[in-house]
Amino acid sequence: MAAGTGPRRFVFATGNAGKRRELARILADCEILSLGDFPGLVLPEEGDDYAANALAKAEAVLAATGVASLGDDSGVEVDALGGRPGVHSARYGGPGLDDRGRCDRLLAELASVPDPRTARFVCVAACALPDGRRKTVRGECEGTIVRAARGEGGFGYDPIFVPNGERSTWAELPESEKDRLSHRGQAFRALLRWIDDPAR
Ligand code: ITT
Repeated sequence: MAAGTGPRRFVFATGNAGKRRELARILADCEILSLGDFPGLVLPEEGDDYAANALAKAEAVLAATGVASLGDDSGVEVDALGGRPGVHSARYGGPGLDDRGRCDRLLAELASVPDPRTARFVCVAACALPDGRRKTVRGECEGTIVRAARGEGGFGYDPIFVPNGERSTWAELPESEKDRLSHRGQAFRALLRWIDDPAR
């Protein structure tokens, strides 16, 4: 990605290490600081709206640091579940579960649902800039939920999601392929284009 005219140094307002690794790759020509660089900083409680959540994270971190900030709110929407877990994906199944536990729980809930179990990943990328500008951009990637988890890469629900046009789960595909197709890749590349040129 060619360097543009907007800021190239951001704090990424996330506590999720998987998201952090991906954004460092997606915005490889930017300097991405993490919450670990600002001890004591706490992200706001999340509500039911991806864009409001993403912007609230970015605004809280800008207010605390004074540095241009990025936020990400994301989730997986399963059609057979009416779009659940969606914006509540991080909390699906309750506080006792880890990523693998949430995958297993979702597979169990879908056990009686025939293939194809269509779903999509959604990411709203937000920025809060010191000059007062704010923006949210939504990215989506359509796919299906497999019958059993496969692959060791990625994070979250990656072992149970196959994007349309592929046979492998996101946990099996090369990272570069996930970044090219993913909800997060689409949203943050578009957000950086807007930061560089708000008129587009
Ligand atoms: P922050 O709020 O600190 O950013 P979080 O994990 O709580 O971290 P979200 O509220 O946005 O983030 O929850 C999104 C959840 O959806 C996340 O915990 C993952 O389980 C899942 N998720 C989002 N993007 C994903 C991806 O690319 N691959 C797999 N799972 C993903």
